[in-house]
Amino acid sequence: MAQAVLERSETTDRSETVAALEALDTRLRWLSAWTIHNANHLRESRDGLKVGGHQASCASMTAIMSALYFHALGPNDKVAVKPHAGPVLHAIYYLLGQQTREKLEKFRGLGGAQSYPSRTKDTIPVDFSTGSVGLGVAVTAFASLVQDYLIAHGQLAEADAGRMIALMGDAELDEGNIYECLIEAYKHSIRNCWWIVDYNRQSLDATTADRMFDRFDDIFATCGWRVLTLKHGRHQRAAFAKPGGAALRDWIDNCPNADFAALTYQGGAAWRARLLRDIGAEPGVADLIAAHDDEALAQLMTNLGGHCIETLLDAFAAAADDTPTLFIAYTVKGYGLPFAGHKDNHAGLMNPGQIEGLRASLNIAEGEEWEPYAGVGDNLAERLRAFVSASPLGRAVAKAKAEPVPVPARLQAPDNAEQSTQAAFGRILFDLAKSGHPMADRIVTTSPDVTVSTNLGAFVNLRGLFRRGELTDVFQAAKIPSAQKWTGHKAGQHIELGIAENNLFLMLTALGLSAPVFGSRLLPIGTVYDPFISRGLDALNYGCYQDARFLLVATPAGVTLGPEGGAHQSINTPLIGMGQPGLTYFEPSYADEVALLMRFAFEHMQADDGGSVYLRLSTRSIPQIEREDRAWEADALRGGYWLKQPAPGAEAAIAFAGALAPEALKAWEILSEDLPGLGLLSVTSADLLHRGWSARRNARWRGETAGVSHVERLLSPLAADAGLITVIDGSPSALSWLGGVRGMRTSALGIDRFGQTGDLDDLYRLYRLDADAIVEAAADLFLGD
Ligand SMILES: Cc1ncc(C[n+]2csc(CCOP(=O)(O)OP(=O)(O)O)c2C)c(N)n1
Ligand SMILES: [Mg+2]
Repeated sequence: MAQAVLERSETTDRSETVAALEALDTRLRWLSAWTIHNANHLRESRDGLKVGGHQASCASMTAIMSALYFHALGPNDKVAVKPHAGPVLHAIYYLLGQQTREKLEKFRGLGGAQSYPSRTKDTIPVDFSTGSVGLGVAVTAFASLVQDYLIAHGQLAEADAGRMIALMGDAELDEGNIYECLIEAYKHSIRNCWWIVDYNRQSLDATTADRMFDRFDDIFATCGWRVLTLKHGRHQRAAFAKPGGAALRDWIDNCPNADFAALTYQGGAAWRARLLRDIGAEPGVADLIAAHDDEALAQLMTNLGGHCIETLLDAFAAAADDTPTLFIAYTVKGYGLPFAGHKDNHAGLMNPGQIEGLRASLNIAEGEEWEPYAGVGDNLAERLRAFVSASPLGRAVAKAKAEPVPVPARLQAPDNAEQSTQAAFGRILFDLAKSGHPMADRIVTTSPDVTVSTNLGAFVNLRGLFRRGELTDVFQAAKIPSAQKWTGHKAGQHIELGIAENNLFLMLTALGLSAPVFGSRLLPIGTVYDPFISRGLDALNYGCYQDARFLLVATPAGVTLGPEGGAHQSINTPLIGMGQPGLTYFEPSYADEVALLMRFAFEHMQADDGGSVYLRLSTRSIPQIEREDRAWEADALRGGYWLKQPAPGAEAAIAFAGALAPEALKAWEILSEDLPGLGLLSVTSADLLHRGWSARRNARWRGETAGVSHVERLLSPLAADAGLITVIDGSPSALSWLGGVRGMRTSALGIDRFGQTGDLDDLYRLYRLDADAIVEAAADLFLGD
C-alpha cells in the first residue's frame, strides 16, 4: 500500500515536472524569438544593418535547455551553450529573475545581452563563452580534465565535482578540433562530461550529410563515450506500437535529412502524401495516418527525441554516472515556427505577421510580450514561478572568489655568462619548483609533445606528469640512462598533450579559467614552438576572449633557429602578440629579463585587470651583460629600456628586440664613433609600448587627461629630426611604427620572407639582421637614397 502511494506520488511528481518543463520550453521559445524580433523589427535602427539573431537555432534547443536548466543541472555543473542559442540562455535567466528586460531589449546592441554567450560581457552567469563553433564544445572536455586535476591536488572536493556540459549544433561535429580533443580526452580518461547534440540535420547553408548518420556513434564509442540517441519522442513511440507503426518507424529512420527537413517545412498534407506514397500499402499504415488530421500528423512526425521532455529526462537520468556521454538529440530546426525545417532558416527571421501569429497562438496579449509567463493563466504562472525558483539553478549560491597565490618578491636568474632565453626559462622554472615556494605548487605546465625541446624537462623531472593513475617510466625502471624522467601520478604538475597545438590553447583556456569556474586558482604555463602558435590561433583568441589566464612560452622563434629553416621559422608572431587583446607579448634578450618578466606574468595572470602573457624566446645562447643596478627593471616591465642611454639631443638610436641583442650592441659600438650619444633601446615589449601610445591618444579623444606614454618618454631625449633603426627577428612592422611616435626617419630591419636553412652568420647576413646591416641602415638614414 505504502509502495503504491509512493509510486503514485512519484508519477504525479513526474507528470507535474514534465508539464512544467513543457510549459517552460514554450516560454523559452517565445522569449528567445521575441527578443530577436524586438531587436530586428521594433528597436529603432540607425544604420540600416540587419541586427540578426537565430530564431530557428533557438527553437531547436528550447526543450533540451528547459529539461537541462530547470531540472537536470546540478549546482556544480558548468555549461557551454551553442552560440546561436544565446537568446535561450538569456530567457532562462530572465525567468530566474537574473536577467533584465532592458538587457533583452538591447540584445545585440551596446550594453545589451550579447549575440553569443560571453563570460566577460554578459551579466548573467556564463560558464564558457562560445561563438567560434567547436571550441566551446571542446573546452568542456578540457575543463573536466582540469576538474580532475584540482581534485587530485586537493584543491576541490570530489563531492563538489560537477559535469562539464556542451550544448552543441550538429554541424559543430564537422570541426576538426572536436576530434583532436576526443583523442586527447580519451588518453586522459576524462570524466563528468556531457555533450548534447541538437541534431537538427541543418547547418548554416543547407541540410547536413546523411552519410555521417551512424558514424558519429562509432567515433565517440571508440573513444570511450557512451552514446545515447534520442531519436523519437513519446508520441512517436506510442504510434510505433500501433498497427502500421513498425513501417512508420522504419520510414522515419531511413528518411534522408533533406527530405525530412523539406517535409517538415511543407507540413501535414505533404507528410500524408509522401507517407501514403512510400508505405501506404503496408498493413495498418493507411489507418494509422488517417487517424491524424494534418496538424496532428505534422506534430507526430516532428515529435523527435530532442523536443520530448520525457525522453530528455529519461536520457539525462540514464547518464547518472561519470562516463563521458554524447546525447544525440534529434530535433527540427525552427521547431514550432513558420520556417521549421526550411533549409535557409539559419538566419531567417519571422516577419511581423508571423510573430503576431505566434503571439496569438500562445494567448499572449498585445503589450504583454515581455511578461515572463504571459498567456498561461494565473494558476500556471504561479506554479511555474515556484517551479523555477525551486530548480537547482534557482537555488544556486554564488561561489567565493578564488584566493590569490602569493608571488615571490624576485625570481632568481641563472648567472651563466652565456645563455639563451629558452634555457633561462627552463632553469628559472626548475629553481622555483626546487625552492619549495608555495606558488610552485599552483603551476601546471602543458605542452603539445614539445616538453623536452622547449626546456620544460627539468620542471617535469622534479614535479612529474599528472595522471589520475600511476604511470611508470619504463626506461627508468629498466635503468636505461635518460635525462628525462617520465613518471606520472596524482600529484604530477605537467599535462602532456599530443601534437595538436589547438588542444594546447584549449587546455590553457580551461586551466586559465580554473579560478572563476572552479573557485581555485592555477598558474598554467604552456610551451609551443613559436611558428605553431598559428596552428592554434583561434583557440588562443578564444581563451583570451573569455579572459582565461596563462603564460604562453613560445620557442624557438624567428630565423634564429638556424638550421631548422623556413618551415619552423616564425615571422608574424610578434604581430600576433601585439594584435591579440588579453595577451601581453614580451620578447626578452637576457636571462635576467626572463626572470623579471616571468615574475610579472605570475602577478598579471592573477590581477583583476590582468591577462595572459606571451614570452617569445630563443634557443640562441648570447653573452649576458653586467648590470650596474636594477634601474632598468621598471622600464623593462613597461616595454623597453635604454641599454645605452642616448645623450640629450642625440641624432640617432637603435631599437632592438630579443635574440638580436649582440648584433645591436656591436652595431652600436661601431656607430658610436660617428654618432656620439647614440642610444640603444632594448624593446622588451613592442606590445606594451604600442598599447601605451595608443591609449594616450584614445584618452585625449575621450577628453580625458593621460600622462605621457612610456614610449614617448623613452624617445624624448632624442633630437626631433633623429633617425631610428629598428631590428627584430620577425616582421619589421612590429617595431617600424616607433618612428611614428615622434615623426622620426626610420629604417626597419626584420624578416619578411620565408627563410633558408643556414648558420646564423649566413642567415643574419642574408636577411640583413647582422651588425653590418644595422650600420648600413644607419648610413642610409643619414645619407638618403
Ligand atoms: C568557426 C566558425 N565557423 C563558422 C561559423 C559560422 N556559423 C555559425 S553557425 C554555423 C552552422 C551551425 O550549424 P549547427 O552547428 O548545426 O547549429 P544549428 O543548426 O543548431 O544552428 C556556422 C557555419 C562560426 N560561428 N564559427
Ligand atoms: Mg544544425
